[in-house]
Amino acid sequence: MRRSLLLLMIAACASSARAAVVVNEVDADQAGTDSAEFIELFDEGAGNTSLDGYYLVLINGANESAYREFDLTGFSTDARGFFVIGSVAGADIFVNETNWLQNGADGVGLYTAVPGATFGIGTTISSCPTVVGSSGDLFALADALVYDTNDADDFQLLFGLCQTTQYDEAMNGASTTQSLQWSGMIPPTPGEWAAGSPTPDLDNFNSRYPSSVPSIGPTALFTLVPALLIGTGLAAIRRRR
Ligand SMILES: [Ca+2]
Ligand SMILES: [Ca+2]
Ligand SMILES: [Ca+2]
Ligand SMILES: [Ca+2]
Repeated sequence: MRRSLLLLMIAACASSARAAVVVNEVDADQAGTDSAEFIELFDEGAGNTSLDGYYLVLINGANESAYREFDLTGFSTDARGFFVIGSVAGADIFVNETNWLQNGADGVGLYTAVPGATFGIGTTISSCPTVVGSSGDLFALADALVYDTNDADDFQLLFGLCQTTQYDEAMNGASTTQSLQWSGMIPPTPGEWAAGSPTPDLDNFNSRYPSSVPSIGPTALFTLVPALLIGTGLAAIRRRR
């Protein structure tokens, strides 16, 4: 019983540690002019998740303020759960520019707010997990990544985006050919991000919960919890016999 409860608590913590839609992959640096930058969001494999009320905000580590925002209302993830914003083929929001995604130390913040709100270029992330946007609306942080390419940790930026770890796209010495990719839901420990060959609109190279297999998210918990309770009950019945 105690062990089952512990498993439940671990599963519950893991699911609450990440939002339903997460920042899944970031590629900020390419060889020469950065012309294939992108950010991939993922809904844990649920698929066709509405992004109404979601805002992707790029945060400048030099001053902890927004330098770009994408209003995602009206969009949704694809059938496998992916949503790509960037300058790569097949992007859901195609950014027809170069060098628009800073190489670090910088941050990507996925926020939720009422549709029609404006975070505002220049708005500083002086508090976490909520920020008042330039429209006066409250933005709540859903997920974030603080990253760099061989830069020192930016503790102010980490604080503003509620993060404890800054990840280096150049951790393998290959930031121009690799992206930062998240491995999955559990365990919620540092080191969950790793650099590998870019996989825009595809399962990450290190994904432990591919889009074809439901992850240990809120939906899976509803299946997991009754199963564990039934298992615990059966074990108790067996012990009593
Ligand atoms: Ca860049
Ligand atoms: Ca790269
Ligand atoms: Ca800073
Ligand atoms: Ca990917």
